[in-house]
Amino acid sequence: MPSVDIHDHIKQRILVLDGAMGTMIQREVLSEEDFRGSLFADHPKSLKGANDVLCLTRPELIESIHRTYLEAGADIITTNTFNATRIGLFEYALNPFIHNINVSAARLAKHAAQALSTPERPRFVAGSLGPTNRTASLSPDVERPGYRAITFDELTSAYDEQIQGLVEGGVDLLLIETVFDTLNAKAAIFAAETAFSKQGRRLPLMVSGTITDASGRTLSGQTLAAFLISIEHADLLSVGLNCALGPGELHAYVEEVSKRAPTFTHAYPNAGLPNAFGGYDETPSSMAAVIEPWMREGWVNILGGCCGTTPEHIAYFAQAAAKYPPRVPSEPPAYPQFSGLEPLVIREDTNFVNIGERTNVTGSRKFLRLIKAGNYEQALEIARAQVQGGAQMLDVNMDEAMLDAEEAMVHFLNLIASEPDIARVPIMIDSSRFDVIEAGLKRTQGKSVVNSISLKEGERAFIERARLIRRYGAAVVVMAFDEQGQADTYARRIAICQRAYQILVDKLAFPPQDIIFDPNIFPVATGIETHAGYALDFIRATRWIKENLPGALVSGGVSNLSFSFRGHQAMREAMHAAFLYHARQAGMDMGIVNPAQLQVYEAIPKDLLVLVEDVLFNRHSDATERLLAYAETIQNRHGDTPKDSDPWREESVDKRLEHALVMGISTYI
Ligand code: THG
Repeated sequence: MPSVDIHDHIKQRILVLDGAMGTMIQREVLSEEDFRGSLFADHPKSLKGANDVLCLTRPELIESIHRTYLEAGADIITTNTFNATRIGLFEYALNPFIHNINVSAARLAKHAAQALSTPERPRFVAGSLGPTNRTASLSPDVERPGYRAITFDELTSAYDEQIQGLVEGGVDLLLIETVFDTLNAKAAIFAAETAFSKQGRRLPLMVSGTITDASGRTLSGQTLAAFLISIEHADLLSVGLNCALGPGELHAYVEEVSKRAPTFTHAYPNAGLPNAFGGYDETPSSMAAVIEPWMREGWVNILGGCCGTTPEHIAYFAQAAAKYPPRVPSEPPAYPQFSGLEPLVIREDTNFVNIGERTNVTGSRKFLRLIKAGNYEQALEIARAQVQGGAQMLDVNMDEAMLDAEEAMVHFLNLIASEPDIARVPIMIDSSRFDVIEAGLKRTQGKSVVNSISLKEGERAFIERARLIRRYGAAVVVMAFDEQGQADTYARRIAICQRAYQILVDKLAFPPQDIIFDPNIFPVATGIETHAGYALDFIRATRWIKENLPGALVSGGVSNLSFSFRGHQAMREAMHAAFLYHARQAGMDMGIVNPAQLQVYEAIPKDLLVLVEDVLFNRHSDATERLLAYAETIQNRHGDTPKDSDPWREESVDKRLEHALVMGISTYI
């Protein structure tokens, strides 16, 4: 049979997905012997309940269930492989059979689908990839928040094995479903993309999230918007929701997916919430009445059922689906989006984004001391203070010769993931070592930012890294640095950024809004003549990038600017404030700063402001001397080193206690 493209059909009508496999298997009331068959008669473990194994031991039963769903009107049927990974079937000791289970599952479904396919109405097989029973971004042990029962690498290799089997068996699509932890889903996407690039052929991908509580979050704590942003790198056929809550509870979320998704969408809810007897109460007609409005409103392209649904439900859905035209996907967002547990979206009217600089062993002596001493609890408080002080993203850097940077990065990111009030912001993974960056990417469920890559080691390394970063679903900071060194003139800054942009956007189809250029903020007022133009050149380069490299963002490490005033905090703050005022006007979108210590431009004493701006704009040959002279006349009111300050610590005892309890801060009690 010639291969048919599902895109041709999904544009024309609402497609119907099948209902639950589990419910149908349950109806058969199978015994231990049924599950074992002859193949596993002597298997050392009990297999009762291992539904996936029935693909080998009761293939005729599985195929007949597929057939019933197809006869009921399903356009897409799902393989019986929800748990068919080494991880999902771990307790059954079936490792040597994982591949065969998946191949067989795909063939059974394909056989059934082909039998009912017609040229006008082909039927499709989606290979089911479940979430496994472990979470990569949560610890199962409250005593050890940094612990993980499964890692990204273990997940990708398990999914890879499953995908190989499903593809060999001939599935038409892959369905990553019941996503309760986005990091697990990102591992599945990573495995799928890696497999596709090896085979030189892509299969359409569907990703289906699961909202487990009434607050509208996934089990791993993401809001629906953050979840959608975290998987937007996957070139999806459809995104949507399935399982956990009943159809009524899903209503508003189906609408939200529809409003946000630039892809096709799907929904396949449970037949209600499980009742006291483990059954499901929604009848085919009651459930169809709840979901029909989703089709009428134009919210969905694929509709089906999850736990508790049966061929009778699907028959009702198919009848309803035939009445309505399919949804038209939303425009893809051209604006930048990042995520932690919550989204960070940058629109035209979005203010400058503050990236907290203090969780950096090279940028904070206190943070370094704590990490070196293994005092991660206190180090976390620095992260928390940054977020409370206004950081909308956190730069994390563990590059220090005395540290195992990778281990420190992994442990710290795992701990952050367990603190909802910190983990709500996206992470900027800062390292000059790509292995450390990759380790970080494997620990963040949100859409993170890699800080950084550059053309320093040539185009090959640059391209290879950019591709990988995309596969992990992150955005990237590109430093103005090439084979010749770090750009320190205006001309070199823009030439390198342009070259990097062309490679990323034209060659790799990297989304421009996921590129953040850093045209190098270097110290000024150093007394060295060649440094005098640094601030101005950065600002000019920023303006050029915003005008000439459409969609890309500009960022920089702001505190670098004032290194020559180390120990003179008031001077540094005035310089940062004046610099940011002008750089923002030139289009700078974000910056690595100490958010708790940002001064406002208008509050800079006027006499000081003139001197600072003389330095920034390189207006006089003696601008530096005059600024230094001014510095000597004023008292350093803020003390010599910046505190990793906590404004709430200034409050009354009652207020402080309340804050400490609410935020779970034990430091000062
Ligand atoms: N671009 C990009 N990433 C970066 C930088 C950049 N990451 C690191 C750095 N530069 C930005 N972060 C900081 C953090 C702290 C300071 C400067 C830049 C700083 N720290 C105090 C100092 O050195 O005087 C330390 C104070 C203390 O120990 O408490 O100034 O440019 N992409």
